[in-house]
Amino acid sequence: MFDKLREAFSSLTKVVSEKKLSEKDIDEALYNFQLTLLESDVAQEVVDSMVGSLKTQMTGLKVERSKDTGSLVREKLRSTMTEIFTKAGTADVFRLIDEKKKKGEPFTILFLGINGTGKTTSVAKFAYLLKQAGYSVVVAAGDTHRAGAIEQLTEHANRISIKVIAQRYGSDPAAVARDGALYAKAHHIDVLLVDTAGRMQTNLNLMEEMGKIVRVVKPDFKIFIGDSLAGNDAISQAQLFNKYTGFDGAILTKTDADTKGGAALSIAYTTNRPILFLGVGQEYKDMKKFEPNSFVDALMA
Ligand SMILES: Nc1nc2c(ncn2[C@@H]2O[C@H](COP(=O)(O)OP(=O)(O)OP(=O)(O)O)[C@@H](O)[C@H]2O)c(=O)[nH]1
Ligand SMILES: [Mg+2]
Repeated sequence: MFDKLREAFSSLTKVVSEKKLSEKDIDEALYNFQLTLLESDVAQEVVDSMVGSLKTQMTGLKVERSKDTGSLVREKLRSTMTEIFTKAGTADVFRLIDEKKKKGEPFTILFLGINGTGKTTSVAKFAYLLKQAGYSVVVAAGDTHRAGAIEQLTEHANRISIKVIAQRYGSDPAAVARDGALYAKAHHIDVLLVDTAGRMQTNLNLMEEMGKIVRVVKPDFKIFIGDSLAGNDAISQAQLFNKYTGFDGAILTKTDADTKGGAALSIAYTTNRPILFLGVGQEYKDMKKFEPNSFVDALMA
């Protein structure tokens, strides 16, 4: 996982640790670093900010030994990444669910994202996680658009023994979600998870429709599902969904197959919303809480 980004960091540190660098050497090292960051799906804005502050720091350095330059660069890389995740904040979904539960009301979570990013799988994984933690869960089949979507969600729900609220294909997704909310309230269910149809981020009509679902359903929480393999596309999708729906946090899927690693940083930086979980495989248990510090540690290892 994330080898490319890890290599970018270690090779920059190695170059600057080996000998005392002239300004020209620094420029060259940073240029190469910049290229590798871009190849690792780090968004241009993040690259600019990272490289810009490194350059200022490195040219002004008055350290005796090049080894010290190496550790200063490492420190700077670490603090730049930590700052991005700190700015994006955190969201404790479980605490929010508990607060709503105290009022005797179900907590509604809407899952959003474009086609094939892993929304339905993430709904199932999240339902599984909630069940493991002792919450009661119901799912609503809000993808009334794609052939097979209702059956796919129903299959997952059967496997993890939870109820699905569904209507026919072509029904209004907002109405399905409302049905789900009524069911959850009547049966004292803690959490309602709403699956939705994949939206092409380039299709503004569909984005506006998604905004409408949000206005009608008034979910307590909206999760954007980003595919870490989608590179820069995942970043522009995140920005657009955030603009139209204002999501509360993101799940980054397929990180088990991601050899690059820049998506988490880029999404957190460009949307200022926290990454909540990482999808790390295809089984229900394969969703891990995103821990910024461990993520940064792993990249700096
Ligand atoms: N390796 C891996 N595969 C994943 C992960 N999450 C989802 N997938 C796979 O990605 C594919 C698409 O997942 P879905 O959950 O159907 O995606 P979706 O966003 O609901 O797709 P649409 O309903 O068509 O918009 C499936 O084959 C999933 O098994 C993950 O974290 N790791
Ligand atoms: Mg789906």
